[in-house]
Amino acid sequence: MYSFKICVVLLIMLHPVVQARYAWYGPGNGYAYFVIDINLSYGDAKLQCGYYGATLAVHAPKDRRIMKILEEHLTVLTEQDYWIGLNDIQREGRFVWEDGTLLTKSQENWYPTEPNNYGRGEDCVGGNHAGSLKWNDYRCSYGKLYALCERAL
Ligand SMILES: [Ca+2]
Ligand SMILES: [Ca+2]
Repeated sequence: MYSFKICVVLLIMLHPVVQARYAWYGPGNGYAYFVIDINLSYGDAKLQCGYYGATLAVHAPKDRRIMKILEEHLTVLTEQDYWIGLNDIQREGRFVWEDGTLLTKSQENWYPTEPNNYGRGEDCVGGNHAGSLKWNDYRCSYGKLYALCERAL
């Protein structure tokens, strides 16, 4: 009975956290967001978002003002690295969003010295590099980032 009570207390304590992390949140730009908090490659992150009828986030990362609102509500975005829908897979140095639009200068939010296409090449982009809220290019197969998913409201 004692351990049952502990379980109930733990569930009540954990429930809002779990709910907050998995609830879709709309920062007011016409899209809703949530974070898949497991370590994924870029390809798997795309797939996982797809299971929820979503894509990797494009519209929020284009806009620092919206990202700030998201970071306040989905605090995991300030604690972990996560994939966004941006890559230069097709042509080195030419970063394209998953909606097919080109990355513009004013949208850029790179961590200093990034993107560096390090080593055998890095073509996929993640946010909050080194806890900075800024971007880094990673190897797309690097399976250590969460996924920021987006769907239209
Ligand atoms: Ca690259
Ligand atoms: Ca890099």
